[in-house]
Amino acid sequence: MSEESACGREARPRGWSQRARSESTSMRFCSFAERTHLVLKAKGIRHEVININLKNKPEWLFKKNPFSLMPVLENSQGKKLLPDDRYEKACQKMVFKLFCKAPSLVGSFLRSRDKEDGAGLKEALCKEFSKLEEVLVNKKTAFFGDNSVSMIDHVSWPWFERLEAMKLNECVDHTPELKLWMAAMREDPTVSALLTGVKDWQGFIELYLQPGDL
Ligand SMILES: N[C@@H](CCC(=O)N[C@@H](CS)C(=O)NCC(=O)O)C(=O)O
Repeated sequence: MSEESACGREARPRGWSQRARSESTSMRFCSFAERTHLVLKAKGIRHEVININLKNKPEWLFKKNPFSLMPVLENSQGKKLLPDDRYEKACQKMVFKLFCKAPSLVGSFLRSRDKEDGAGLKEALCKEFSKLEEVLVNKKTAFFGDNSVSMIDHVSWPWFERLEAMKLNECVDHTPELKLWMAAMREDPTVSALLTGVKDWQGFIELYLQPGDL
């Protein structure tokens, strides 16, 4: 379903547009890119992933996205992951609002060099997760939309996938429903197809996020 290639500074993989109608310019360990790939896969969209080096970006990237941020998604097709019902759709948007502080807290934790800062960020993340726990407790469903995986689950998952590698698992100790949701997400065929092992995450964090980087 997806074809992946790595791209150096100059070269752009040839022939991609003939093989897949959608392509995502990405970085293998980017949570925002993973979010996109989960949705593409769940929708059954045949696509190509082109991974680039964020420390040595190719020239063509700036033409595609002047901000040169990942991912850049071009062309889209596939099945619907958002509910048709407007009320249900609005509910998903509200849950997304509740989730939206988590990525920056996780990012700040990753870059924090100071134990005290780290502890404060962990505490803040626990508070955000409590809000999501409340949603699941009130809904009494396995996932944030209903009892099957939908858009809101896919766009939140990448940050939960990284908790263990970032030694942030304790942030879900007080949220049993969220823990069950994480376990259920891991079982989902789309999610499990895109899972990255903890060791790979840790290797990436160690090598890529050297002091002063990103
Ligand atoms: N708002 C964007 C944010 C994407 C983003 O921050 N991507 C990071 C990688 S995880 C990036 O491209 N960083 C490159 C850079 O900062 O130069 C989204 O939601 O997709």
